[in-house]
Amino acid sequence: MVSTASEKSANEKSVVFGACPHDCPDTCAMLVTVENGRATKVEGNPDHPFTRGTLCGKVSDYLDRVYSSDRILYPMRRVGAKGSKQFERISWDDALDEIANRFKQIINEYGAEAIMPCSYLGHEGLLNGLTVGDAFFNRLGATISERTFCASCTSTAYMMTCGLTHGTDPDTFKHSKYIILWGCNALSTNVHLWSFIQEARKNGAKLVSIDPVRTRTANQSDWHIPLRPGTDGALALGMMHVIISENLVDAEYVEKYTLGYAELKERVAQYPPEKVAQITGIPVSDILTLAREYASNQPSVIRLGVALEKQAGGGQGVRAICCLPALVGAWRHLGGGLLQAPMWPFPIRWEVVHRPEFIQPGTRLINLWQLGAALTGEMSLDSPIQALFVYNCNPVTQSAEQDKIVAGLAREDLFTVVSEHFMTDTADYADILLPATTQVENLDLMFSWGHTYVTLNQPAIAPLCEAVPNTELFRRLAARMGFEEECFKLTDEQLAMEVLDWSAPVMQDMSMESLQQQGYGKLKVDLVPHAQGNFPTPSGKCEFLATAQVDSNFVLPAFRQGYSEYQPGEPIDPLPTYTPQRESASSNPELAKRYPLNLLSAKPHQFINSCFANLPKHAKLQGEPRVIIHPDDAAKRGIANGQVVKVFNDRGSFQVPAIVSDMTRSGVAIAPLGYWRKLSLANNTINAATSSAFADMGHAAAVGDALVEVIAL
Ligand SMILES: Nc1nc2c(c(=O)[nH]1)N[C@H]1C(S)=C(S)[C@@H](COP(=O)(O)OP(=O)(O)OC[C@H]3O[C@@H](n4cnc5c(=O)[nH]c(N)nc54)[C@H](O)[C@@H]3O)O[C@H]1N2
Ligand SMILES: Nc1nc2c(c(=O)[nH]1)N[C@H]1C(S)=C(S)[C@@H](COP(=O)(O)OP(=O)(O)OC[C@H]3O[C@@H](n4cnc5c(=O)[nH]c(N)nc54)[C@H](O)[C@@H]3O)O[C@H]1N2
Ligand code: SF4
Ligand SMILES: [Mo]
Repeated sequence: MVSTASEKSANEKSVVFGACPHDCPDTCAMLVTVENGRATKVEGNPDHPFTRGTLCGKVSDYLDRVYSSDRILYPMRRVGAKGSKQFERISWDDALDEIANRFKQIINEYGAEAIMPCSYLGHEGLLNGLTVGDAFFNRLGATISERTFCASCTSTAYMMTCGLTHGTDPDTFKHSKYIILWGCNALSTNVHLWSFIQEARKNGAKLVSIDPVRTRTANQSDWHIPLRPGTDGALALGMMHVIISENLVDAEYVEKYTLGYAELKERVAQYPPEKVAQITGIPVSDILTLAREYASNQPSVIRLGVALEKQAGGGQGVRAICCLPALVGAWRHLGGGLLQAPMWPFPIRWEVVHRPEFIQPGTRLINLWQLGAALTGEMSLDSPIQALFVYNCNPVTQSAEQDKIVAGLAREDLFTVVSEHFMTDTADYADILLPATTQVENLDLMFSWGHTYVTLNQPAIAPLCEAVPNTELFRRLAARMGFEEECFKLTDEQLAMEVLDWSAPVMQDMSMESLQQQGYGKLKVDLVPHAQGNFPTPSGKCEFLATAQVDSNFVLPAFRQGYSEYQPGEPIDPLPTYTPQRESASSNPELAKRYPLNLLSAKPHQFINSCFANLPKHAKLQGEPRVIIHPDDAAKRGIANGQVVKVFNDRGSFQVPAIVSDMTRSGVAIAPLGYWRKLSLANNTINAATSSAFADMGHAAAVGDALVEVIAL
């Protein structure tokens, strides 16, 4: 029997509705058992149609995180040198005073833009997640942080083609006959989709995985297509070439519901299979088979991974892929079409979370992917950043140019505040540390980027020691700064009511009461949304030829604290095209001579980004940091399996054992992400070698566009 938080008392056993807070498309509904005020069990809610009663291996031990003896549970002040990890416990009052005093001093001396928030997706809740500090920092007048680590490019490309639609509901994947996981390692990153895929396969569906690496997902697929990284656009254009030249087009659908077919036809004529084979490294016969099977087995569906955007031409690649379902009429069918991230129909009241009315025109904006250059002064700034406030984020391991970030954080004159659960590589450099609650200690309401359910997370236990939810942290700070506006006084319960438009048509039959009864509710979305077009694009059609006013600097305001101004960038070709990698033998032969291997990063199976990498059970299951290289590349370098190697380029290096395996292509090295710098062999991780350059759209992180050399040590 599930009881609501208010019904449970400290001395009885109760079960509370929870929701996994992590940055994962599955957004699982949890049940949390509480006995005598202590959480004793977390499990997947068996009633939830997507969670289906199971949590993944990362979160089934969530209570190890909650009750870890390494948790930060009190505010602390640095007492040793920067980065020396020496702290003393202080009171919340002292911590808030110190922050407010330093902020006021900095504002007087340098202006509020000298303060910068730094947040990402350690928590995905509508209350405590990405945007929790936006109102506070916008009111303060701080530098705006542009947060495009993830999905900004894919979302822009998708918007230009299909519009921001939920697309194919994952609940309907079981009806598909042909499923393409395109740059998506679902068995690690989207596990709950897998059971829907398996249902479809039982009914005869074929599963294709398009990935340079034979991942555990590719291994379990019916067909693995190991293309060269960054060549997805060429493959999709080549598929369209075949589909058009072999008359496999759904002519009626194209005629009625698409824009720019004639122009697309001309464009794809430039991508015959022979040329595409040269670019992608995939044989002509496979390109022909893929195009023919995809077009003729309906309903066909494509699941886009996030890794596709992590290339210089990622946006155009995604654009090309997004054209495919309309070309073959896959959108007509239940279970047909394309799944990007079905977060768009959630009726989130962004104005409530960002409070854009506080932003002064012309406020400085800095992208967090370039934090290293911003902190070290390499980026030209009117006035340097004097204070960094980090929450929900671990930039030292997760952002590019790690060595620069560390050098920046080591600056004596930088005042750094970090709100955290654990002493991360970033927290090591804090001047003030603040303790944050975990999900079982706070209220939240979850949207999802992997399904169409709203999930309620009720507080199961009281906050441990002096930990506070992020919402409370910003309420306290706002009060200390003397902010009088009502939005800074809203309780969590009030925020939960404000943050969603409960009267939106998709929320029909859902209310806070129904969520308290059931723990979750499904949005009323159309399960075959584009059988008759109805794409949320300017023309209402699937736009092969894009009419959206977008250039290379366009970033959705949601990724930038609600700020909508931007400096115009380069124009974007309105037709999908193939843009080669920036760092490759053909684009930069001189660089490729010195650094011949393309470095990719993989999401770790047992961690969520850098979360959990410090917990012994997770670390053991995930195994030690490593880089996987092909036997041919290893032989050329005299590298034996298990030997420690240095992976490096001009930006930096990391040291890990090499795994020699043909699961990767020759010329491609891949290393799992998320390991902590201080728990690694030589105090460095993959992001020491990645570039802070953006992809072609949405200022996305082009992490996969990086050349390195690997040498035995
Ligand atoms: N276990 C686990 N799950 C996670 C996460 C995690 O850290 N751990 N992180 C979550 C987050 S934040 C995200 S964004 C998602 C990401 O989810 P995914 O996109 O599925 O994850 P990635 O591992 O980044 O990339 C998927 C695959 O893309 C391949 N790939 C790399 N470059 C290319 C390319 O150019 N073309 C093609 N076709 N494939 C390429 C990689 O080899 C990899 O196997 O996962 C979420 N889920
Ligand atoms: N090389 C490379 N780099 C990448 C990627 C890649 O594929 N390759 N992927 C990128 C992508 S897709 C993503 S999404 C980003 C992820 O980047 P981040 O979101 O920075 O990644 P996390 O490692 O999850 O760090 C989140 C931190 O927030 C903390 N946290 C969790 N909950 C709370 C809370 O309630 N309050 C507070 N105050 N803190 C909390 C966690 O303990 C953790 O340390 O990384 C990006 N970086
Ligand atoms: S990390 Fe993902 S799969 Fe695992 S419990 Fe959380 S939402 Fe579910
Ligand atoms: Mo992500």
